[in-house]
This record gives sequence, structure tokens and C-alpha cells, in this order.
Amino acid sequence: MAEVYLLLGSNEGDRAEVLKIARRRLQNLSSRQIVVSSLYETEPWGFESDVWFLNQAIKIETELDPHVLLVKLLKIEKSLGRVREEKNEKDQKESCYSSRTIDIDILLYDNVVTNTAELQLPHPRMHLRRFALMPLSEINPGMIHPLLRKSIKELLEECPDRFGVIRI
Ligand code: PH2
Ligand code: MG
Ligand code: MG
Repeated sequence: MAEVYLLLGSNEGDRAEVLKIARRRLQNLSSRQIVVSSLYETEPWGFESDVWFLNQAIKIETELDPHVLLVKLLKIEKSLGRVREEKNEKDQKESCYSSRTIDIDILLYDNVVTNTAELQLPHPRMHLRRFALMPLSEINPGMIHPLLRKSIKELLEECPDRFGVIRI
């Protein structure tokens, strides 16, 4: 069984309601009771928007391999109204990020390290983002990042990101 740490994010629509439905769907994927962090109100990182995110970290346990899990997560995103722009539309813009009803990212999948076009593990930017490290460290501060060889707590202490992250 794999231990998987996910990050949920929403900055469009009824953010809290969307996260609640996402948690329910993620519980259905998990062989054990999911573990959830608090909700965090977080300033948009990497793009401009007036609407802050709600972010939340979740641990699930699953027999699904990373790519099968990813496909299931993308389906959950779609069922919750996530619309993805075409790649070439994105290229015209300054930032590749935009507001979204729901984003479900795999931060860590056991100690798996992978780098394919569809999936990079651990999440390549998690250590640069307090909106990911704060909720994650609430669930498991001692967990070691398999590439950086530091705990989540250490990564948070070293993180240079100063965008707003407020636990609610
Ligand atoms: N996700 C992004 C880009 N920027 N900013 C915040 N605060 N929270 C996010 O979840 C987030 C972001 C790309 O997925
Ligand atoms: Mg993301
Ligand atoms: Mg994503």
C-alpha cells in the first residue's frame, strides 16, 4: 500500500464546498481513513488574481500505481468543473497559471521519484511554496523529501516564499 500526500487548491466558485466534495471522492479512492490538514487561505502564487486560494493537504493510502491514480485525480477535477486551457492558448499568456475550481496535485507518493511528461514526483515545486509546505507539515512534519533529503519542517523553515498563507 502506498502513502500518498495530495494538495487540494481552489480559487474559483464555492471553494469550501468544492474541497468538501473532493475530500469525499478522495475517501472513496483510499483504502484507509484519509488524513486531512486544516484549510489554508493563501495568496495566489505565480499569477495575478483577486481571489485567494483555499489549500488543504490530504493523505490517502492506495494500491493504485501513480499513473492510474493521476488519471483518477484528473477525472475528479473534471467532475468538479475544472477547465484546462489548450497548451498553445497558455503560451500566449505571461503566466501558465490561471484560476481554477479545483486542482489536485500529488506532492509525494511514498519515496517514488519519477519524471515523465505527465507526472513528476515529488512535485517539482513543492519545496518553493509555503501554500504546500504549511498544510503538509501539519500532517507529517518529519517526513523526508526523497530527493532533497530534508524533512518537510526543515524545507518550510528554509522556504524563501513570502506570499500570504493563513491557517483557518
Ligand atoms: N496553485 C498553482 C499556482 N498558484 N497559488 C496558491 N496560493 N495555491 C495554489 O494551489 C496554487 C497557486 C498551480 O497549481
Ligand atoms: Mg497545482
Ligand atoms: Mg495540478
